[in-house]
Amino acid sequence: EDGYDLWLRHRLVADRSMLAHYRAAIDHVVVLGNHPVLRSAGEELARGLSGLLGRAIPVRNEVGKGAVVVGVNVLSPESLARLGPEGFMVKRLDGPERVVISSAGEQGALYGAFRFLQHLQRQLPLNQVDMADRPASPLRMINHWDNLNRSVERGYAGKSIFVWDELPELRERYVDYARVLASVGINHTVVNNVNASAEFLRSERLPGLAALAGVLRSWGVRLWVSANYASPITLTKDQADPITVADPLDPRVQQWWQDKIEEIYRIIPDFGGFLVKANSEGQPGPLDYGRTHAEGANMLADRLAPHDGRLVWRSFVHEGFDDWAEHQYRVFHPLDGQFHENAVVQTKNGPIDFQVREPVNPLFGGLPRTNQLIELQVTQEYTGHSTHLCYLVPEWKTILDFPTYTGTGSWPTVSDVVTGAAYGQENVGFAGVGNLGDDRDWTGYQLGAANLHGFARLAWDPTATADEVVTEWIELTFGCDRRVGSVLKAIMLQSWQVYESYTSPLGMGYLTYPLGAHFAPAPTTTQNLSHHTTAEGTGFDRTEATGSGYTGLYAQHWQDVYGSLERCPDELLLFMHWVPYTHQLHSGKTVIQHIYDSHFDGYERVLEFQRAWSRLKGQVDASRHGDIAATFDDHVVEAERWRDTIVAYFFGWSRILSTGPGWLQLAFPSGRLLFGGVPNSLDLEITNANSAEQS
Ligand code: BDP
Repeated sequence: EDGYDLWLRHRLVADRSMLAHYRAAIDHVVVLGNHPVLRSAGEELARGLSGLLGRAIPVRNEVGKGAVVVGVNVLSPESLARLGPEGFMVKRLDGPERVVISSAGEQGALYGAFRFLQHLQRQLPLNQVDMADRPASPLRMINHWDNLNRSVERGYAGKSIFVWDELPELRERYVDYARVLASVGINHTVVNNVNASAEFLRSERLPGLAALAGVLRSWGVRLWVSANYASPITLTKDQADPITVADPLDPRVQQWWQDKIEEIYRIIPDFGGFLVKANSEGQPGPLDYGRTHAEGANMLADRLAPHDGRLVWRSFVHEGFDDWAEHQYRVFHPLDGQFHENAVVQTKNGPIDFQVREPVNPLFGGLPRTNQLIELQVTQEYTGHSTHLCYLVPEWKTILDFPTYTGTGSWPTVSDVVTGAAYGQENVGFAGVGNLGDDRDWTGYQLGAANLHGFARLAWDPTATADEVVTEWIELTFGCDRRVGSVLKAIMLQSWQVYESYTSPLGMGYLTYPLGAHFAPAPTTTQNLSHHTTAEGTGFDRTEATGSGYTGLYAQHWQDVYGSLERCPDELLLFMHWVPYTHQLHSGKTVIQHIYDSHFDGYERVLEFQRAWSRLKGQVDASRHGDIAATFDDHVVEAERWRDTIVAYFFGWSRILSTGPGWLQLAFPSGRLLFGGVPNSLDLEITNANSAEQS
């Protein structure tokens, strides 16, 4: 048990009566058709069922009693057509007794096969197996930030899975990678970093990418590449007559892309398209030539369109404005309606950069005539790498359920926008910055895989609750033991807010060194970027009345809520407002007391996680139990570091020791008031905090 199987863990069913029930009902697999995706479905069923039932379940040609049949249009074609080529039905039929998994398309049949296996992994009775399901959003995509040297930007799970220089030679693991994606309905993958090397498009590299695409194709996943916008310059520089610009309106540039795209489609006929990060963090782009993002995107989109390719263009741009949070909206909102049909704008969930808490990016309400993908960060760049447990599904739910109020009533929510429910678009969906690497457990720590699973499940069905999603993941990964399930579920579901509480409560935002690893606390380095902390108070005034004006980018409803000190929710207060330390929250506490308390409480909760997990010793296999226990040990150390640094930082500025009951304020040489009172336990801890920071 080293975690390699992730949620595709097809071990012998533990419940004996359920095992007997399955064994009596399942005997063989029948694949109707010869399509590679159907063959994958058949292979997966045979392998998975053999593991679960502890006996060989072969693939046969004839349907007999106990068959698990998979194929296209095997059940009522009208019902299947309604579910679309990626939707599926699973039904138990008689005469002979069999289970039928079917869809209007091969891909749906594959998804149905995985879902059937999951049903058995969860030890559910076969009389509950009848299902009909379809994905909510068309594009369900993983973004790898993998480089040619196999380093992974913001990756915490070893090197890239892809051994670029060895391709087109294929590794076994690529098949397992494709299975992992398909098992939760991911249908597109961008294999290289958005900070893209033009080398990925060099002709010599394409056969390697084609080989990889071939593996993915059998599992219904399309391969994409992140394209560097200056590729025509980089890749022609050794020619006699090199191209020296990347201007999208330059005919030579256009012709270069046209030829490149045709070259790609000749060997990868189902190539997904390009993902582009342009004019962001030093990347080249159309703005270098006085063109807009839409002009830049459309030039590529038009050339991909005849091949059924798409162009995804990121809206993550932040240079040049005083308030980073506003920049994306100010640049992209005026372009609404200008992007062509197969161009998609990919927008990060919040206006800054994947912080533990941010308001919803106002662009989700601000681009009704543009196809949008929501970009969520599965890899825990700002949320603890592979050391802090931080299960992100509860956070993503708050984002997806956010009502924009840009239509009528509170409509549409973010998930309505990215599923196409709001504006009927088809090129919309989800992009997750992945957390996969070549570590044996794939995601660097055992519990990190839950974020990948959760991302994919929400992309499939954003109405699923965090409780449902995590329960499914736990049962598929650790089995169905009730005690293990309830302890782990409680830990997982609290972990995001706990992480927030000992790092950056009240929407404070970015408190790690901006140019570094984004792991350890460094609040002094983000002064002015994310907070304006002084001796009197903290926060960032983003109101229209007195601040940057960011709150004005939302629909009236949110302008009123966020703009008002009274109505702004506590968890975003310091994102929207600058307040004195003694400002009273809705909870009744002062801001400074909340900062202190939440850091101490959060740390205590991590200790509780550690203790609760250690009590499960003997109930989870020893190797994974030990592995996770070791991660919690590190987690405790890091949580303490955050607590002490942030508490010391705010104490250092405010010089307010405590404003709670029996409160005490101390005078320091800067000459503030001294009141008497009963000190609480904070003062001792603060002594430690100061010495910790100094050391
Ligand atoms: C930031 C990361 C950086 C990425 C950038 C992006 O720190 O490594 O390149 O986002 O999304 O979060 O482009």
